[in-house]
Amino acid sequence: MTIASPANIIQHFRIKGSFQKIIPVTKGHIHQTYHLINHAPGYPDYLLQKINHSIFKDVPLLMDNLKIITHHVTQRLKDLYPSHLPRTSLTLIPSNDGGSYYQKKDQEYWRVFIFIKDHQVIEQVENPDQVYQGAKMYGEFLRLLSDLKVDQIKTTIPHFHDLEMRLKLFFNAVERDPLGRVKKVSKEIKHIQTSAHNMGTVQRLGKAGKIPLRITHNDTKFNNVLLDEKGKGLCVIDLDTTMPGYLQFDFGDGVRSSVHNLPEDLRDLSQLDLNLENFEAFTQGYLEKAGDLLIPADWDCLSLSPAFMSFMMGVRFLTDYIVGDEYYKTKYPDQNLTRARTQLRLAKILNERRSDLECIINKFRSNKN
Ligand code: GN1
Ligand code: MG
Repeated sequence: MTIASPANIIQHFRIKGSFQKIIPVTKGHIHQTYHLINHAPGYPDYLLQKINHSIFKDVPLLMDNLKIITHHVTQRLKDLYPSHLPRTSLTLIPSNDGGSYYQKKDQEYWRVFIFIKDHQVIEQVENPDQVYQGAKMYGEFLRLLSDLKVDQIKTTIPHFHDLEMRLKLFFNAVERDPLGRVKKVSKEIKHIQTSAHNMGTVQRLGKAGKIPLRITHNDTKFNNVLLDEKGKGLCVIDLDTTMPGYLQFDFGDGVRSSVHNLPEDLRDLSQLDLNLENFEAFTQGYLEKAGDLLIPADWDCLSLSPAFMSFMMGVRFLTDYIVGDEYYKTKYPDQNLTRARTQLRLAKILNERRSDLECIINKFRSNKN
């Protein structure tokens, strides 16, 4: 059996140019991504991705969603900015048979996007203006998709932000303890046990139908929004989990990854603190674009959502650590444990400082809500 290399996969797509350099992009945790550098003048670079289909099990459904979302966002941006597009959207390149992906025999799924040039990916935010710019993009993304019917977009990963289910998987992993790692994390397990109920409020409100289901991005980590060279918002990326959800997921995930200038896997937890200027910048940017879509119940639980999302990430990372790092790619041993500890500590701090967050949110809560 020949192993597919990026160089022989690209011939199956309608791309133009000559590609001597194909550079692996190692930032994401999930797919395998390559930057195709185009040497032909006048043609764009591309991004080639091998889709992780053990995580995204229904690739045709995933790609149908993506076609609808990218097309819709592109159209809405053109309507909003008819003379000059200050922002952009992902553009899929069809395969030779006109489909949105190429499947190699029954095993591998590949897709190609146009590479968005002159962008910056911010792994650790440097100042509140960056945060404001990115948050506006996420708020606008919610707005741009708000005129699609929720059921037009299908669920790509069932129970993705379902904390109850994440906890079940976690306790199941603890019980199985396949690698004998549980003894190293008894403090974290205890913390998860005692905080679980308190952290579940957003989910309970959702299940009870108190906050509306919308089409949300669901992976608004700050490195999933591209800024341009001048630091202005350029494009929201990583749309694979864009599906029905609650806007608290996006607000919370965006805040947990931009409310400090530290990595997601911090070794020295004593450094962890909230930068409330960053929080205010995120809140302002997001709500400037999306604020009028929120109903009172959305506002009421907004300040809970950053702790909720950090806690859930902590539970997911720790589960993966216990079962042997099957889901998240790691660069060093125990990275998932380090990530888990960071996220659980962050959740605790965000929860303790909730009234500070609330005060800031209230500055942007308009009278009618
Ligand atoms: C994954 O693909 P990436 O790295 O942006 C994960 C998110 C987590 C994130 C944590 C499909 O996102 O849910 O928040 O890692 N995506 C999926 O860094 O599981
Ligand atoms: Mg990503």
